[in-house]
Amino acid sequence: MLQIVGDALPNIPWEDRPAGCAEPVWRYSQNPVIPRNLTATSNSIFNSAVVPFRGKFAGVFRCDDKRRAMQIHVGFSDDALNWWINPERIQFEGDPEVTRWEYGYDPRVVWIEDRWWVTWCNGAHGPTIGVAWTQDFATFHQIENSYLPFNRNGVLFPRRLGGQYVMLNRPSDNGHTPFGDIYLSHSPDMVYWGKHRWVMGRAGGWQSTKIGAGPIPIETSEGWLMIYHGVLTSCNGFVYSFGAALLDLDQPWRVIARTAPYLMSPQTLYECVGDVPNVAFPCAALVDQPTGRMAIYYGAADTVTALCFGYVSEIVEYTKANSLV
Ligand code: BMA
Repeated sequence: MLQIVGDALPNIPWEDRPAGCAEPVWRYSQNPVIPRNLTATSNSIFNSAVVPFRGKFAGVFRCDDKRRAMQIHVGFSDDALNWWINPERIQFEGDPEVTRWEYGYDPRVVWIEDRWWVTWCNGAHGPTIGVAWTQDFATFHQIENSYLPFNRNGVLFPRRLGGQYVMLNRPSDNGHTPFGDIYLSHSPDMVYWGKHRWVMGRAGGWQSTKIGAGPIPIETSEGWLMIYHGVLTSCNGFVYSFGAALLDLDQPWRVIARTAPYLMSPQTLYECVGDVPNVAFPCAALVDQPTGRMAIYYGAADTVTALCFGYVSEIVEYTKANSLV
């Protein structure tokens, strides 16, 4: 039987698979879970990260404001469905040369050892990966950007491997990058990053233009389960779907399996219509270890935040049974 590493989360948001649904993941019936105008300042709230926090939930949210500036905000929830999001963006503590704010988007959050780490796409003469830590979701300490521009989709593993922090990332360009493979990098201290490894590249169909890691990888006895987005270029522009891959536990740049079909593609009205149509962009997943239930948070149409559900074991089986490699 599949073993999952993680904690019990009995209060995970959840709905059972609807009758007649044979898909590996299914949408929350009350989507979108976070509307675009939850705060007075927001134009849109999407591509966001949520984690269990002190028996309840906290998160870091991408809120594009009404100037259409890209900002990240902290938020809290009792049930991971109904959120309060601070109307003001996070003000990071740290070296003013690093905290000088241009823009930030697509945050991820992970607990490693003794603190929460936040990574996001940080404007610093071009997009790169910003890094900060917090222990209370009140004060956020920003440290050095991990790479030179241009880079996006920085996603940390939830523990050190061989004594090193490991971050998935996606070298990019300064625009709406028309290419992109997933790499990973190592660091002894979260500041200096090296030992870069190519993980995987584009493939056909829904993942033919570029790919990027999504939620924090989930450790299982079959490998790290990595949910990732993939982009297809249609006559009408980019289409963002997501799939899954299994990465070797000790050498996670080695790909064991990855889905040829997507797990989910933009098909509902809130995924197909919005500021950027046809986007389903996952940035976080909650897992209840004893039951293997998983709740994936994804941005829909760059406008709202949506939720879908699945079982880790079924997604692992689906990934192996429908693999490209
Ligand atoms: C990517 C990022 C995402 C966004 C997507 C679709 O480059 O900017 O935040 O969801 O494009 O616009």
